[in-house]
Amino acid sequence: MWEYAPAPESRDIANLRPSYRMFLDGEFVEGGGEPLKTVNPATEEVLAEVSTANSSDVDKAVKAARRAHERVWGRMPGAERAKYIFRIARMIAERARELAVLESLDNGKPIRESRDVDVPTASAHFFYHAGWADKLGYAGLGPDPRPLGVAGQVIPWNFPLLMAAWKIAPALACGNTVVLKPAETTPLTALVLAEIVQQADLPPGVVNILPGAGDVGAELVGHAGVDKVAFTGSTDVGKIIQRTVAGTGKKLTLELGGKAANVVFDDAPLDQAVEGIVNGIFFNQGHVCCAGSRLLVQESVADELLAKLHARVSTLRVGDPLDKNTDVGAINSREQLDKITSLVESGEAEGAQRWTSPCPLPEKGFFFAPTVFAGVSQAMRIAREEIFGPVLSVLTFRTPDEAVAKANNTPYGLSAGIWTDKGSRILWMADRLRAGVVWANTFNRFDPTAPFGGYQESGFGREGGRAGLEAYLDV
Ligand code: TXE
Repeated sequence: MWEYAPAPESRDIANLRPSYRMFLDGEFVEGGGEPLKTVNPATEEVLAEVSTANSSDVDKAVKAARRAHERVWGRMPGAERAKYIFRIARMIAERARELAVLESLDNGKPIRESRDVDVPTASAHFFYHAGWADKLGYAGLGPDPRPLGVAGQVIPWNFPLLMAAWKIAPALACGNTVVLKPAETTPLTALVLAEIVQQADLPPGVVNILPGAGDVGAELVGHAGVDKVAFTGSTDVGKIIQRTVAGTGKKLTLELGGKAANVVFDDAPLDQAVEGIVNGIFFNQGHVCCAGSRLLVQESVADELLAKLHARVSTLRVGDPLDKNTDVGAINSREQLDKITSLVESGEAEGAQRWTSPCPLPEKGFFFAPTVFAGVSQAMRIAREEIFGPVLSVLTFRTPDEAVAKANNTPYGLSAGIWTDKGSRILWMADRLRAGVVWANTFNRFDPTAPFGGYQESGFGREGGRAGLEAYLDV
């Protein structure tokens, strides 16, 4: 029987070091910024000190990326680039255990998720894009599509390694070079990825990883030497970046927030739907842009479904991310915990009925018990704003038309789910839901072959699949 892992052992598996440096032009160097301390959100202990970039480092990195693009990477035959990218995919898989434990330490997500989702999907993303590198002429984008040049990429903290893979793999496959800024609360796995890039022998400057806070991100996206900006994060910062980039000729893709509807019809297999609802909102503590945070359930089955849902959610274990039995780990930061708490308070104040899972919570660390709100109306903040935590808002509907109207009543448009036994209804709904991804009788399924991205305030551009290549090529 597996017991709680003692901290020193998990630190060894994660190969955790007291300090990390940034990766610039093929070398690990001390940055000119104020070092940051990254914290284990499950214990509130400092994990490591991480060097950060200042504006002169950003400038050096962009120039190194430009040189690498012009002299080597942009000229290299696709089949050669593919060998490097395949190597990265393989090396991620070889270091999977270390990366999974490090990710859970730095982010707070359950080890089962980092082990079974984040790390293998990151490797798969490099593997998939390596396959494109010598076939870009067949991507339907013209016979000879060209790389854009230098990509400036800024990523969030909810899937630190996976988001780095989503950004870096297509950029490299298309012949671009990269300067990437990881989120300030989760820089560690991106820096191990930098080690992999170095050990895979990529030419210096092809990939640069510069930790830092939002000011470093702003410096990067505003740098005149950047040709393409890719951002995943909050809608507010996405809008700032859109204004920065406007009028510069830089190509831009934004993957922002969401408030997905998960729609359950009365003919759905309810037990299966309950599993999908739980996965949709409690996976990764609800820190998921495409989380199924609004449950729309047909009125005739609402009571039955809610009873089943409470019973199932009561079985979820919240706690130590490194325990393989944990279902819901730690909230990534104190700020995020405060945001969740204040939105939950607003739900109560606006009159929704709060149900909280009776699970025990650890005394230390940032934890939040799975929460389900019934009696939610569309005007409430918990129905409109992205909570980005383990909190589900339940609304009801009577007809398919009403389901569509309520599902689309959001400024976002990233994802949606449909649960029904009728194939024709799936197609009818998918046609009408304004969401970039629509899952039917499943939720939160990711695959590098499928384009991912949103409409409206969820941003624009696609990542993954053939469509994802368009973001990194000139036709
Ligand atoms: O996001 P930020 P935060 C949503 C979610 C969450 C909220 C706030 O609702 O509760 O956003 O999270 C960098 N120029 N999402 O504050 O600030 C920052 O350093 C350039 C949804 O963490 O957007 C980090 O690397 N970069 C989302 C990244 O942007 C800037 C994932 C994201 O941080 C910048 C994360 C600036 N001016 C949060 N300011 C999703 N789509 O999945 C900050 N950054």
